Amino acid sequence: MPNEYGGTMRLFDDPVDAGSKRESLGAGAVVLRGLAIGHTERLLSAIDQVVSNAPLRHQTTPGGFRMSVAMSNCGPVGWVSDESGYRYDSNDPLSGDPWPDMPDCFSSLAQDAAVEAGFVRFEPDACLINRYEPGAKLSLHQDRDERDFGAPIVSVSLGVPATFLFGGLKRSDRQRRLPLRHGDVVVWGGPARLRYHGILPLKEDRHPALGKRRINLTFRKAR
Ligand code: MD6
Ligand code: FE
Repeated sequence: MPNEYGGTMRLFDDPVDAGSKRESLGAGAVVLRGLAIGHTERLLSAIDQVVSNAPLRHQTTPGGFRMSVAMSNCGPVGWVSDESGYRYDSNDPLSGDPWPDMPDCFSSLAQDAAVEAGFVRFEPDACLINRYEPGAKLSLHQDRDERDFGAPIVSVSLGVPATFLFGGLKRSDRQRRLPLRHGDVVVWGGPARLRYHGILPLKEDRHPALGKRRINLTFRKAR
């Protein structure tokens, strides 16, 4: 069955569809529990490769604050924040070089997840790598620096679990809280594309492969 986002609706689109690992977060948004688990080793070695060329760094917000989450990027463009604002840039401001290529295992996972969520032909040109250490957080925000809100966002969680805040289209809308664990993938787009969201301060915990850290990969079509 075609759905309103140009994709295919699954037969059972219940909030928690029996026996599966799919949790709906409302129209256009879904958590695919554990989808990335089998890709852990490849993803982690690709992440190491990317950040050895474009190191994780704490960017500055336009208001002059140091972000607690350390970030890097790969792909044609990367998300950058500094005193002059937020933007996508084809070069790493630290080195002046283009961002590292997006590893194949990144793009194929992102595309598979998008299809699984009903968004066909997702071709991300940006992958933001977020590293959380204990206490790091991401305040409530919308993702709105992209040129086209027609494409969904695919977000992959690795390492220590975090609490995700998921609100509505207005900052003041009520938020739900849900855990994102190692291997979980969130896809949202269509009517959910501009919903407010954030990450609560990371708790002390330990993951066998990532120690105290959480890594999030966020794939977008920025241009
Ligand atoms: C994070 N994620 O999970 C931060 N944005 O570390 C995001 O800000 C985000 O997970 C848009 C769509 C999905 C996300
Ligand atoms: Fe976001």
